[in-house]
Amino acid sequence: MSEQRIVIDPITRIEGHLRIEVVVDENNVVKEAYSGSTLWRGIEQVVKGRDPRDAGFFMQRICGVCTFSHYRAGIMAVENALGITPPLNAQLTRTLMNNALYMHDHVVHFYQLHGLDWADVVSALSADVRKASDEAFKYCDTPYATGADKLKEVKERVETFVKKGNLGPFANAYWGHPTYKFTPEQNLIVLSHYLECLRIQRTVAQMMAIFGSKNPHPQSLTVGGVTCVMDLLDPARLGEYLTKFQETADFINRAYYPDLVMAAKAYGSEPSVLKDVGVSNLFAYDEFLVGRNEYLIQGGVILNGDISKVYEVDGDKITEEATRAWYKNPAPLHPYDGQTEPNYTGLKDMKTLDGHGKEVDTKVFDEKGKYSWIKAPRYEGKPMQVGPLASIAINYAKGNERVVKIVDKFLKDSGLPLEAVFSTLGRTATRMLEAKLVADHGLTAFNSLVENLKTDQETCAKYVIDNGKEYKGNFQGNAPRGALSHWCRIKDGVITNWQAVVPSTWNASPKDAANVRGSYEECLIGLKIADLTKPLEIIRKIHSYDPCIACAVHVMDARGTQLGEYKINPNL
Ligand code: NFE
Ligand code: MG
Repeated sequence: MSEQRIVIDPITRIEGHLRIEVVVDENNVVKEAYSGSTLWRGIEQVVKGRDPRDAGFFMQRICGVCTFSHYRAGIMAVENALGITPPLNAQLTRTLMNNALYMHDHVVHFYQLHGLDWADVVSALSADVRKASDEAFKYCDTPYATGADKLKEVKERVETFVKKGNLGPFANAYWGHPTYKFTPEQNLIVLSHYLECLRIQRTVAQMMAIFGSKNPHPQSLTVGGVTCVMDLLDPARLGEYLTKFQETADFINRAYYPDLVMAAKAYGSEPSVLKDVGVSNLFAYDEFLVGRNEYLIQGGVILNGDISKVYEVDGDKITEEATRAWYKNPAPLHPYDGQTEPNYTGLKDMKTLDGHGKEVDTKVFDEKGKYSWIKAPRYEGKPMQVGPLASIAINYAKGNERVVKIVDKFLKDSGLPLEAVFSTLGRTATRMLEAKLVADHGLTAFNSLVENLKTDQETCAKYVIDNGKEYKGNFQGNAPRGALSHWCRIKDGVITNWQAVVPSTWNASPKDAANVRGSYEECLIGLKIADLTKPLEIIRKIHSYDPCIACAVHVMDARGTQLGEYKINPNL
C-alpha cells in the first residue's frame, strides 16, 4: 500500500478532545493532515437571553485551564459594549491575576503536558547522579533542584514506580524513541523539575486566589472593576502575592529557562522539530497592562513570516467560517454576526486492515466534507498562528526592548539562529520566553498598583444599562495560548449574540472553503515519521501549541456520547 493513514485520537496530556489524522506516503512522509475536535458544547448559545453582567461567569466555564482569560474577556466585552472604563486599580489587579495565570499555564505546559515529549523518563533511570548534577551547571549558575542528593532521591522515586511494573503518570509513552535527544543525565534534570513543578503549581494557584478568591475559577471581577478591595488594601496580602510571585519566577529562571537552553542545544539538529512553523501569518494583541497605556506585549500582525513589517491589528478583518466544521452556515461571518448552529455529519465508514492483517470496519474523517467542531477563523481571509511564538516574534520585530533582551540572551545561550524560532522547538522555547517576560517584568504592574493606591482607591466604575438601547462590544487581548477575542450584542437588557474566537480555534482550525490548512495541520506536512506505530513526532508538534480543545469549541457532550474512538493503526 503506497499511502497509509495514521489516526491519533485522543491526543492526551491536553485539555479536551482532539483527533489528528495524517496520510503518509511510502517513505513515511506526511502528505496531508486533518485536525478535528470530536466534542461540542455551545457556551455561546447558553448566554443568549441572559443578563450581560453574568456573562463573565458563564464564559469562564468554557475552560478549566485559562478560566481567568474567558472570565476577564466576558466582563471586558460587556464593559466595552456599555462604554465603561474600569479604574486603573482594577485594570492593574487584573494584570496581577493574569501574571499568575500565565506563569501557571506555561510551566504546567512544559513540565506536565509537553516535557515528556522531549525528556525520556526511562532513560533518566540510567543516569549518573553526580554527572547529572554537574551537567545542570552548564545551563545555569544556580540550577534548581539538581544537587546529587536530590537527583538520587528523584531517581529512586521513579524507580519505585518502575519496579512495581507501573509507570503511573509516565505510562503509555514512547520511551526509547529515536527522536529523543537528551542524555540520561539531561533527562534526569528535567524529571526532577517535572516533580518540582507539581509543587510550584500549588504556589502559583494560591497566587491567583489572593485577588481572585479561588482558583481555577476566580470570582472577584465584576463589570466595572474588581471586588477584592480588602485584599488590595491589606499589606499582608500584597506581601503574600509578592512572595508567591518570586517563588514562581525563581523556578522559571532557574529550571524552565535552562531546561529550554539545554533542549535547544540537544534538539538543534533534530529535523522533526525544525523548519516547521506551520502557518507563518502571526497575530497577537496588546497584553499585560503594567502602567497607564503600557503593555508588556504589544499587538500586531506578521504576514508570511516576514518580520521586516508588522501591521496593526484590525478586529474588523476577523471572520469565522464552517465549510469543514459541523455547523449549518458555512459562510465567513464577522463574530458580531457569528452563528453556532450545529450540523453533525459524522465520520466516514472505511474498511481497513488492523495490525494483524484482518479486515475491520473503522471510521475516519471525511476528507471532502466536514470533520471538526472547531470553526475556521481567518484574518483578511488568511489562517493565522497565535500564541507565544507569534507574540514573541511580533514584539521582537517591533523592537520591544524587554522582549528583544530576553530573546537575544536565549539565542546567545542556546546557540540557535533567529530562524530556528519558527519551528516546533521555537514554539516551545518562546512559551518559556513569554513566561520569563512575565517573571522578569510582571511586578511592574504590582509596583504601579501600589503607587496608585497611595492617592486613588477607586476599584469599580459606576454605570447604568439602558434597556431601551442596543449595544455591541468586544474584548481583544491574549490568553496563554494566544490571541483571544469575545464579541457580544445586547438588546432589551439581555445578550442577543455572543461569539468567542479562541486561540486554540485559530491554531487547530480545519481547512476552509479554499482548502487552506490551519497551523496544526500545516506544521505536519513534510514530516518524516521514524516508526508509524509510535508517532511521537506528531504528538510533539501538536503539543507544542498547548492545545485546549475545550476552549476551541467551548464544549462537552452532556450525554457523554462517543463521537470517535481511540485507534492507532499503521496498516490502514
Ligand atoms: Ni482552554 Fe485558552 C488559552 C483561551 S484556548 S486554554 O490560553 O482563550 O486556546
Ligand atoms: Mg467560538
